[in-house]
Amino acid sequence: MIKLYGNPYSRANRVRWTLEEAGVPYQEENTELGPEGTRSARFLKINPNGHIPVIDDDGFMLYESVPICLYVARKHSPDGLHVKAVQDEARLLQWSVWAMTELEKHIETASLHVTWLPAAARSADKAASEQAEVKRCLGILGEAIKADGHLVAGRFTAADLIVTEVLTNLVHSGVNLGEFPEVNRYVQRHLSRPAAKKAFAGDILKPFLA
Ligand SMILES: N[C@@H](CCC(=O)N[C@@H](CS)C(=O)NCC(=O)O)C(=O)O
Repeated sequence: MIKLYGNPYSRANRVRWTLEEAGVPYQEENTELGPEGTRSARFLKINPNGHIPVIDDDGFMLYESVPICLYVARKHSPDGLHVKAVQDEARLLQWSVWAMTELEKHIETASLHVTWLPAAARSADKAASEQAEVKRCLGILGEAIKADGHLVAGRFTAADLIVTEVLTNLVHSGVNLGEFPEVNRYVQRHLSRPAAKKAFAGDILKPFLA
C-alpha cells in the first residue's frame, strides 16, 4: 500500500486527491511542518529537502508533489487522470509545470504579504504586484478552459486536478475568484467531485462550495 507523508494543510492535498481519484489504497502519516516533523532527523532521511509530500510506493520513494501526482496518475489511471497521446502528455506537463512555476509562485508570494507574514514584514506594494500576476494567470487559465472546461484531452485529467488544488490557496492571497466566473465554475465543479470531498478538509472546501 502507498504511504503518503503529508498533512491536510499542505501540498499533500493534491497527492491525496490524486490517490482518491485513482482509487488507490493509501495510508497517510500525518507529518507536521517544522522541527518535530519535516525537519526532524528521521524525516530528513526520507526527504533531504525537509518537505512534504513524499510517497513510499513499496520502497519506491518519491518527493515533489507534481511528479508524485503524475506518477500515480500514469500508474493507476492511465486513461483517466493521465493521457495516451504524446501531445496530450506534453500539454499535461505544460499545465502541471505552469501551475507550480507561474500560478502557485504568485499565489504564495501574494499570500505571504496579505496573510502569513507578521504585519510589520508585509509590503502592500509587493502584495499588489503579486495579486496582479495572479490575475494575469487567471486570465490565461480562463481562456484555456473556455472551449470545453478542461485543460487537456477534453476531460478531467491530472492537469485540472493540480491547477484546481493550487487555486484552493487563493483564499489567502486577497484575490477574489468571483472576478473570473469561468475559472470560478471550473474550481467549483472539480471540488464537487466525490474524490475531492474525501481528500480535503471541510474548511478548505467551504469557501468554494458555499
Ligand atoms: N516543491 C515542493 C514544495 C513542498 C513544500 O514546500 N512543502 C511544504 C508544505 S506545503 C513543507 O513541507 N514545508 C515544511 C518545511 O519547509 O519544513 C512540492 O511541490 O512538493
